[in-house]
Amino acid sequence: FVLLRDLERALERQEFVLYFQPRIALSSRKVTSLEALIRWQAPEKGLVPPGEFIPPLEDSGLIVEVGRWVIREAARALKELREEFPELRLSFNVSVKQFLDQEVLLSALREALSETGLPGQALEMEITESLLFKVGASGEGLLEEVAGMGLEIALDDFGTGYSSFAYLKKIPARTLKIDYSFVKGLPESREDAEVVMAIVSMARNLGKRLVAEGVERKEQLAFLAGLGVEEIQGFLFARPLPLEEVRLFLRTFD
Ligand code: G
Ligand code: G
Ligand code: NA
Ligand code: MN
Repeated sequence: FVLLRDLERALERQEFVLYFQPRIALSSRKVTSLEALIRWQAPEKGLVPPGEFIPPLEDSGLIVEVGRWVIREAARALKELREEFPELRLSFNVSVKQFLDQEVLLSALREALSETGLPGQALEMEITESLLFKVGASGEGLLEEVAGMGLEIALDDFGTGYSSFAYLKKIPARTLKIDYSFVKGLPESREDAEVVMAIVSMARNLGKRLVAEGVERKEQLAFLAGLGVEEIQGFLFARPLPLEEVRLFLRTFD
């Protein structure tokens, strides 16, 4: 149970930290991108996972301020890592309230790019289908603005939300992230295999790039590679890691 007051204090005292999970391209076997994932280093509780504190941050609206911090920190980390790994990219997550507070989100992005000098294409914004459903038509304008800054957009947890082919056609998303719940049972589960094959076929026809999430076993990897899924994210390759550990991972991964 997390108190709002503790979260306000966490923001003041800079107790939030970013972890970074590598995403690997199957064709080159190289790390192409990192996903920034927030954690809370609470003084007594230790490392608190986002499932426990994102909901109260979202309910209270404090997520807007935390989200601004995430974007700034993530861009700074990427800037630093690109001195050694110039092609590396980074994705970050945004929630409904952040999306509704368009000005804060856009100014955070503008400031992050101007402070670091990163090109927009170095960053990718992950949104979910359910976020799109909740924000409605107002979200489309924001997505166009973000895409106009050069950022890429990925549809996260793909297949779990209110999937609408109309959205898919309309929004400027380049990438679909196949949700881990469909990856879990691969390749044995007939249902999971059918769902994943349907997603792959649709993505091909729409010209979307695919990332599979939650890949933990070699058999899952082989199945996804066989279908031509471009990128893989999961514990099989790497867990979300603190900055210094991800730097070591990037140096040694082959
Ligand atoms: O890292 P982990 O798998 O525990 O993340 C759990 C959830 O928290 C995921 O749904 C993820 O998208 C979300 N999350 C992680 N970091 C952030 C963040 O910086 N902002 C938002 N809005 N959600 C995040
Ligand atoms: O909702 P979103 O896709 O942003 O959440 C990403 C979450 O998935 C992170 O919290 C991350 O820790 C988790 N994750 C990443 N790879 C794996 C994996 O291989 N297995 C499991 N169980 N979780 C994973
Ligand atoms: Na995500
Ligand atoms: Mn996801």
